[in-house]
Amino acid sequence: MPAQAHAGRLFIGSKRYSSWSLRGWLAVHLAKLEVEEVVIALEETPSAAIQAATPTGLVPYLEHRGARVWETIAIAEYCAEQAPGLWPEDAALRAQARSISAEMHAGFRGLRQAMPMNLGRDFAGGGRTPEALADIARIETLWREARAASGGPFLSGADFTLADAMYAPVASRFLTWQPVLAADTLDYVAAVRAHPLMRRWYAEAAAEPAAWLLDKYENPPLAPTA
Ligand SMILES: N[C@@H](CCC(=O)N[C@@H](CS)C(=O)NCC(=O)O)C(=O)O
Repeated sequence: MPAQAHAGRLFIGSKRYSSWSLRGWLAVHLAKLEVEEVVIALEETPSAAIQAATPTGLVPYLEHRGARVWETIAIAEYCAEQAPGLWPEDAALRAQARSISAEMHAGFRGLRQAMPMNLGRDFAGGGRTPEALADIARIETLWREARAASGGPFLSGADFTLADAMYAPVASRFLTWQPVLAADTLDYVAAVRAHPLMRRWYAEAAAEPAAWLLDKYENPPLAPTA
């Protein structure tokens, strides 16, 4: 499609590492927005290119038909307005989906710091800080509750929707770092990984140039392993 046919642009970071970009990209694709994808490689330190391209110096950032949207949860809400059905129709399920999505947006810092996203590596057993393990326990509970309420296999029911987009990088972290997880958690991780959009993101991450590899994510501190 020629550039002028696009309705806007989605700025994201390296697919191998950028967990927030994955969330925004999934939301935009679930809503089928016809935007040009602009990938800016993450760097060892904050990227001047990302700062130049975005209001906050952070990706993802969406421009669409005159709207400028930053912060992943706001991008998710914008996409839901564009494509009804990305939040559940049932009010109670919608409240649950929004609550767990906001909880992801605001928290789980212990997990995010100890087990950074890296689609191309196996760090099995690493990163098990007390803070990460506490976050994982909470995530297992909220995934279990959401799937029980909606009937699963995804968080809001039969389809992969916005709550799943918000937690997709957590599923990826679990595959990379392999903490001890319950069987139903592993089932959900497998369902997320098998989704066509996730397959596409993984394939595109694997095709990124070797020059984009970052020492801070390829050689993270692995201890503790208990
Ligand atoms: N609160 C932001 C967080 C976004 C964020 O931290 N993005 C990272 C990449 S995953 C980033 O752009 N970092 C700037 C850089 O590395 O230069 C959101 O929800 O979108």
